[in-house]
Amino acid sequence: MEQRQHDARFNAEILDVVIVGAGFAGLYMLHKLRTLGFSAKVFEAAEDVGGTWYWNRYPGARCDVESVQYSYSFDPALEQEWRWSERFATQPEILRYINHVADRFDLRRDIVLNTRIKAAEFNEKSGHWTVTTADGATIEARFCVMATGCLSASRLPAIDGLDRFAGEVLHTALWPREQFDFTGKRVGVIGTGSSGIQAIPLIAAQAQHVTVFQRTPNFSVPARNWDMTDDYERSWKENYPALRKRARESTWSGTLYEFSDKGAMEVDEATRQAEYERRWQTGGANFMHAFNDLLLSEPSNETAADFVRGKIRQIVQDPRTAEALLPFDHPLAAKRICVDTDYYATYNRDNVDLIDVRREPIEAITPDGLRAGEREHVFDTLVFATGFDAMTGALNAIDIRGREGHRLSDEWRDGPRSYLGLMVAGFPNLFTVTGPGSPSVLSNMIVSIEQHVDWISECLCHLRETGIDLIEAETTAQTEWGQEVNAAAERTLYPRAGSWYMGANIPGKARMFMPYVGGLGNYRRICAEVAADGYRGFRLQGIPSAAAISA
Ligand code: NA7
Repeated sequence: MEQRQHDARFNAEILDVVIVGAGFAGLYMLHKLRTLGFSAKVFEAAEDVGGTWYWNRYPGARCDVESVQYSYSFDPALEQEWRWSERFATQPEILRYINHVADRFDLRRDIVLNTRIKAAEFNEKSGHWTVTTADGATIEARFCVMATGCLSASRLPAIDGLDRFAGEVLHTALWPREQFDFTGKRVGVIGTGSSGIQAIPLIAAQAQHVTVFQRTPNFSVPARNWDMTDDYERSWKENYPALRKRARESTWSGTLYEFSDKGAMEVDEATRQAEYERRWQTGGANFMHAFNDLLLSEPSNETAADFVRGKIRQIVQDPRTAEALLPFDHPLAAKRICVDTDYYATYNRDNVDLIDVRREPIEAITPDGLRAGEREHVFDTLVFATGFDAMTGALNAIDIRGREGHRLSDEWRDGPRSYLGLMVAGFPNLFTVTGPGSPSVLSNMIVSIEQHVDWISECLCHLRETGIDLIEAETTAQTEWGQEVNAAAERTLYPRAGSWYMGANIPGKARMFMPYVGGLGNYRRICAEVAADGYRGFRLQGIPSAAAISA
């Protein structure tokens, strides 16, 4: 490999791989590449590792996949030694786990923190990527892996007057490192997606008063979290290889649930209700697997949606508030189902009010609070739980330029296109981990991250062994994959919701269903077959001018 004088702060030579992002994906990518003998460095904007789990420190932040399944599987010793303390891990515990992994595998020496990457440019002559940091330093590498996360570009809505608010403004995804004390505060919360639904009960338990501004009611099911038991932990740890294999290869989402082989309409009403009730009582997203067609058939979905609406009416004492909380405009789970602890019951507290923004639109933020529907609300603190520019936001925030200087954000103006969610035509040697067009956010993220990292690593080994410089998605393969992503979505109810999966939460963003919902097991088989078939759909080539450059 050629040697070149370079930015001494980072490396004196050209790296094999530059990795952007030190979350679950970036850390495993670094570890894997190191064990395979590649040189690699990770660049991370935050002060520490953790990715989305570093930033989302809001009260109540918790994973909605069980901790025994939301964890790395690549190292059997790690898997055995780490002890999760709860069924659904909290953000601080997940962050401790990520830090443990960074230390255990000695990853930190190749992670450059506090360094935001603002541009990445492909040089057609050298076949290298030049990555530029926010303060103008450059790093050169043969390959670039974007491990930038699907939910990492947080989003603040453009509401008039925000800059004039005299109190504190918080965003769930940019939460301060020191826990914020809400004692005695009058708080306005905007947004009732997963983050708002998790945070609101805890904020309400502390604050003087909370006013929730809800634009669209979401479906939420109780978590029924519990402290980890020795028996449950043992049942996983003793069987991890087999259970992980099943999750990876034969499930739709990479997570094991109690699956059903029946459609909702195949059983009678009493059986159906009993099954929903049983799952409601045991908690978690397992509710969605009560029947095998809840995301395929509208009438089936409606039975589950009605059951949840019935629960909301039962729990929330004030009928007007209950009515406002009933989801009405999308099938259950076509927007990500929320998993909560005491969310609906929180509206029975005297210090909590719900404002339906559709009836009383937010007009402006004022120095003292907020004006909605011609009413003034006074707040000390405003909490935005308004989500993310999901899946493409973090990538489009970097000025990524491929062949002939084409910008990725331009290529994706009408929606993100990729081959397998791994590479984009015109951007050789640039990989995306859990990129749009892969199961990503509709799967267990850790399972999908491990699959992508393994696939990319094997691909790089193949290129090294065969002396190939460049790999690039072919346009035809990319187009055909886009059609498959679309067709898979159309077979489900997902496109019937104006969700962030569709880009619908961002004004002006192209509407396109971004994750691949053809099933994780199926997707993994496709990726493996593509590789086994000589990287079908990818162009593998040498660099004509490489000899001239190294001469
Ligand atoms: P989400 O799920 O995108 O939720 C954002 C919420 O903010 C949602 O209720 C939005 O209402 C609301 N919102 C956004 N803009 C506004 C304005 N301008 N006015 C009022 N309300 C607004 O983000 P989360 O952070 O909760 O969760 C994202 C994912 O993270 C989650 O699915 C898990 O996978 C983890 P809307 O529905 O758009 O009407």
